[in-house]
Amino acid sequence: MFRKLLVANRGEIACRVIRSARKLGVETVAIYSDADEKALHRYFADEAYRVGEGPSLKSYLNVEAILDVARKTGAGAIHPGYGFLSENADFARRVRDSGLVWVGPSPEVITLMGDKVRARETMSAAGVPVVPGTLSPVAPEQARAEADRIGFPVLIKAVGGGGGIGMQVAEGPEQLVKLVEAASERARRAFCNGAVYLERYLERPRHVEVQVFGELDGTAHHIFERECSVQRRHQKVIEESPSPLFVDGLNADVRRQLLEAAREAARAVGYVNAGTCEFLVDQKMGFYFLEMNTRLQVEHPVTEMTTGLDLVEMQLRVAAGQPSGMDAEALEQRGSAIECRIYAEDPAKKFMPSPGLIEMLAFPEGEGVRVDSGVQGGYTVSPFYDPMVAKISAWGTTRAQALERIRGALEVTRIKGIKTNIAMHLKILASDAFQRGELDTGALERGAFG
Ligand code: MV4
Repeated sequence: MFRKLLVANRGEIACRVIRSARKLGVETVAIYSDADEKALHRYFADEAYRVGEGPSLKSYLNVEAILDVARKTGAGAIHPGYGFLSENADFARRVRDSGLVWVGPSPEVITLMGDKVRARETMSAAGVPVVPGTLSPVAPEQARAEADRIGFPVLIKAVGGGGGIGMQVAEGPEQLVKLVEAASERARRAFCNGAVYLERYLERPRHVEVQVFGELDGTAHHIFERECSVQRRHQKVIEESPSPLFVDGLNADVRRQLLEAAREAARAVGYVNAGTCEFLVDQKMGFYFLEMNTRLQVEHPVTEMTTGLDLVEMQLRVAAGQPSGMDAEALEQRGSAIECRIYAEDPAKKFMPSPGLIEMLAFPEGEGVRVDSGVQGGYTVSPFYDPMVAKISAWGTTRAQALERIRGALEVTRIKGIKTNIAMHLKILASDAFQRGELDTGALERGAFG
């Protein structure tokens, strides 16, 4: 095991990674920006160094400054967390070329999965179901023939995209070529890559993702699924495991196939370390690979709470050249877990970010309750970063108990000084649709939860 780990991130995930490093006896180095002088993660670590001004480009994306801190402190490894540099293959390569351990999958796999159409092609060839569509980029003049083959409505997606940015729906052939040209132009501006591809547009799908983990010997595990359909503007709001589609042994055959498909996806690309395969599930229970995220995910706690695994510990072990320590034969899921993302957002202003000073803060405690946070009273939530201030999660032996516990936990949470989405969570959790597990990616924005 390396002696010292640099955590190239901030906030709750930096704190989370530091916790597992400590558990393994690994020393920790934090980095922070001017806006994060009072952030918890810098106090949690054994050492902390300033890397630049508030804006991410000057600090948490400042590759030279981060590598300088690694050199100066004698760190042997870098964990990127999520967001920022976590899926940047060039950074992963720079880390490795500097003689440091990269806690994540190889730069080659990051590049492959970052090209959304090559990822589709690779998965399709491996026998993993993908949404009907094209397996290579389409030019405007080919779009009509391809769309007729796929069937309308079609969704135009950017090859360099992901996360839903720049998608366009074409309902019929009339606007198709114009929309392809517009999508391509936007993609060029956003990702320096104008390539686009087509997929059949699925109506009211669920977003179900599978946690995977690859070992150095070429084997891969799946670690069950997470239901992530409750979202607004491509930002997840509530996640849970198992998916309500599969609680109490429901749809067991589909679930087995989904989990096996994800495992095969990871195995087929020689995936090492933690990753996530995103799928859409349609109303007929058909599932389709969407994309693969080559990082630890925000919502990993619901997987940990239902399996007893420590995913960060597994990441560190495998990065250090060891087996993860997980016994795939003995893996079992127990109960249900639900995570609510607490954002500094103003419900009265369409949930726009609401940065500011946190005057007072009280988090819940109790049986089966977990809080992941990187803020404290006296900390100012800055406009530079994602406004998520905490993740509050609860586990129960049944989904109903997890629901009861998360509601109790949110009811006693107090955050003064900034606006948050806690009341929205309580409304969703109280709704019949949520309680019945009737979720899809449009449900929140349609008002299906009241
Ligand atoms: C789709 C889709 C419907 N049909 N693809 C958005 C994020 C990106 N990862 C893919 N996304 C979608 N792709 C087809 N063929 C609907 C979405 C989508 C979505 C997916 C997952 C989670 C939330 C979403 C919200 C809106 C649309």
